[in-house]
Formats: sequence, C-alpha cells, structure tokens
Amino acid sequence: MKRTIIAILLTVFLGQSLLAQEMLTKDERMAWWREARFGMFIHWGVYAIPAGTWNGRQIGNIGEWIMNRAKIPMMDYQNMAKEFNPVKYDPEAWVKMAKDAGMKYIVITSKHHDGFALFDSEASKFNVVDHTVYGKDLLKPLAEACKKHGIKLGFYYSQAQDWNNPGGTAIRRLTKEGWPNPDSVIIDAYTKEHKGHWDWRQETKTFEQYIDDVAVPQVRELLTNYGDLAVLWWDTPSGMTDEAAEKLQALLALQPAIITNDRLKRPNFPGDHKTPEQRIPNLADLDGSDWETCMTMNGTWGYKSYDKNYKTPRTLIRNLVDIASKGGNFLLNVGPTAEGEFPAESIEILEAMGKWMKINGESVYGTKASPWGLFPWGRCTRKETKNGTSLYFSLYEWPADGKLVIPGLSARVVSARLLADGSKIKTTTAKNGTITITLPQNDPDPLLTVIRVDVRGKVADKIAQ
Ligand code: FHN
Repeated sequence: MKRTIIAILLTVFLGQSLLAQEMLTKDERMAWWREARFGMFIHWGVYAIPAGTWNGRQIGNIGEWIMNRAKIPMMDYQNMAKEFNPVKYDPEAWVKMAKDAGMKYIVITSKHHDGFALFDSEASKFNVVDHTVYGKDLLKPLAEACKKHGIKLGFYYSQAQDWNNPGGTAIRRLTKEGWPNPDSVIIDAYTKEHKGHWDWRQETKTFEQYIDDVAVPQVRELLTNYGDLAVLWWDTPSGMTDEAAEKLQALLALQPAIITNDRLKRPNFPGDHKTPEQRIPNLADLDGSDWETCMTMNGTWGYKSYDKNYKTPRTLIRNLVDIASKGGNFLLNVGPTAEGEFPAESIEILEAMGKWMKINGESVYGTKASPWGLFPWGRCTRKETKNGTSLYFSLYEWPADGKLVIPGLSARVVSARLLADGSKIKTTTAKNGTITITLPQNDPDPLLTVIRVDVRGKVADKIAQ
C-alpha cells in the first residue's frame, strides 16, 4: 500500500516536472546563461592529494587523470582517498571569489572520472561522506552559498567514464609518458585488451549495471537533493549507449529549467550548448548554436602542485572578450587544493579579472556577437538599449595613428566614451556611414581598453567590413 502511494506521488510529481519542462522554451531556459557570459568551472576531487605526483614521480598530463595515467590500482587509489580532509574548505569564500571576478555561475565536478563523489550518495560508497575522514557533503554548503549570493550552480558529472565504480568505462591514453611502473608495456597490452581498464576489479560489473546502479541513482540524487540546479555538465561520452543516455536524460525532468551540454552521447543527444575545450572557435566554425569555451588557467583542470604555467589576466580578459564578441560563454577553471583552497595564482587572476569586469563588465554581460566579425585591432560586442544600440569596441592594440575606422554603420552616433574613466571620445561620421573614432594619446588600461559608442536604432546583425 505504502509503495503504491509513493509510486503514485512520484508519477504525479514527475508528470508535473515534465509538463513544466515542456512549458519552458529553450530560449527561456537559456536566457540567464546568455546574459551571464562568464562562469567558473571547478575541478575538485581526491586527485588534489597526490597533486600530480605518485610514488615520487611527476605524472604527465592533467592532474585529475593521475589514476589513469599512472595506472594506479583501485585499492591504492581508494586508500589514498580516505585521507581527503579539506579542512580549509570555505564554500562561501569560493562563491564570493567567483562573484567578485564577475562570474555568474559555477559548475563543479560532483563526480569526475575517478568515480569519487563530492556528495553523500546511497549509490556508491566511494563518496566524501562514507569514504573520507572529512565525512561531510561538500556540495550542500556550496549550493547554500550560491543561493545566498545569487550565483547559479551547475554540476559536472562523468556519466560513462568511471575508474572506481566497476562497469564504468576508461579511455585508454595512448602515450606511456608518466607511467611510473617499469611494467608499463605489459600494462599497456592489458589495457588495450581490456578497453582501457588496468585493474580486473574495474570489470566486475557490466556497463549497464554501472549505469543502473551508480550513474542513474547518483544523477537523481544530484537533481533532487541540492535545490534548483542551473546546469548539468556531462563529460566524455565514450562507451555510452542510447539506452543509457535516455535514462539519464529522462531524469532532467526533475529540474525543468536545467541546461545541459552536448557531451551526454554523440551525436543524437545535442543538449543545449556546445563545449569547445581549451580553444576559442573561429567565426567560420560557428553555426548559430549556443556554445561555451571551457579553459584552464594553467595546464591542468585538477590541482597539480608544480604546474605554474598560468595565463596572464590580460590573456584571459582578451579571451573573455573574444568569446563574447563571437556570441559564446567562457567557463574558466579553478583546481582547488586537497585542503580546500584556491591556488594563490588563481586568486590573483580572479581578482584582476574582477577589477576589470567592475569597470568593463557591461561590454560582456548580455551582449550579442559583433556585426563586423573580427577587427585586426580588437573586438566588438553590442547590446540593444531602450533607444538604440550600445557598441563596445575593445582594443587589443592601440592604433599608431590614434584612429579607429568603423565601416558601414548607417545609424547616428549619440555618444562615445571610454569605459575606463568615462571620458568622452570624438567621432566623425562620413556620408557612407564610416565612423572614425579619435582616441586619446595613451591607452588608459594596459589590460584592455573598451570604448562604448551609443547609436540610434538597431544595428544590423551583419555588416560588411
Ligand atoms: O577528461 C576530461 C578532463 O579531465 C576535464 O574534465 C575536461 C573538462 O572539459 N573534460 C574531459 C576532457 O574532454
């Protein structure tokens, strides 16, 4: 009787959610995301303990792949994971850092390929509550902090690849670089035959069992236990079946407004947006779909103690503006330490970006792609206002003659000014609509200077250069 009542309630609830999802159009679901333009990716897990070094050897490639790259046996990895104790974890501080940097959403790895869940889970004991000395759910307080500070929260979930929950897939990396084991050739022969697995325990269940026993119930937990979720970020679909993808996709009805990416299963589960990784697409590659470039600040997603190869704030600000000028979003990664802190270099970058965004953020948020494509000297974004259009010109290079020539704009210029200090800028308009902007002698912002030009009326989506 009790079971029947629960089943009826569940059917009614799921039915309502499905209805709600059907009622929201894609444009409605994507509205905040298109406005946001800038988010924080967080790759955090027990791989931050070895931080790139295993048995005294630095393991090549990205830090969160250490178990796979070093072919660490499940038991050894799980023993190491028990010590995970992020006592310095302060989710509110994380959220504030993201917010102060001008980011509008956070996507965090709820479970990466190593199978370790940052949340309490009935479906797998390999989770922070049951398996570690820390013993507390890490996502709950993050969800609360996000809610408190008005930051949207998304969960990354590695749905197919899982190296610690038997039955999960394992992509085989082709180079042996970084393997500490002298038997690496033997291991490679083994992984070749065993579809990327290197420990017999990984094959004690089928993929279907893994999907039904771990992935589906965990995604259900994520979609029910943490309040409103903005994004579900799937990853590495290799080995996915249509059947598995359908089961996971059906769960999204639990969060009617949720946005998902294109990595559930290719090609027939396109999700809401594309995910170019570590690169900004060329204009010619864009087909009008929504997209989000995800990128590391240094060379790794998960923390590696010795990777100091950080991009400069100048480069990252330029990336953000380049992406916005092409109509995309920027999801910039931070890989916290095992103790729960952001690396000092990441904090510095976030602060510098935040300082720039406070003054120039209007040239990024809620903007549309440039009607001109790319200028050799910089980028453009645009925003429709009540009475016209604001055009934002970002200057990668300060022209030697101090003049910017913008062709083909028939709209009348109302005003032009520097966002850096609000000072007015002189413009002249020729009969053919070409605008010439006369710049001050010195570039006021070494990171990136933006000029806002307000014009009457709408500006065409495409203008020839
Ligand atoms: O294998 C992962 C990698 O560790 C990282 O999570 C990135 C982020 O987009 N996704 C995969 C590679 O595409």
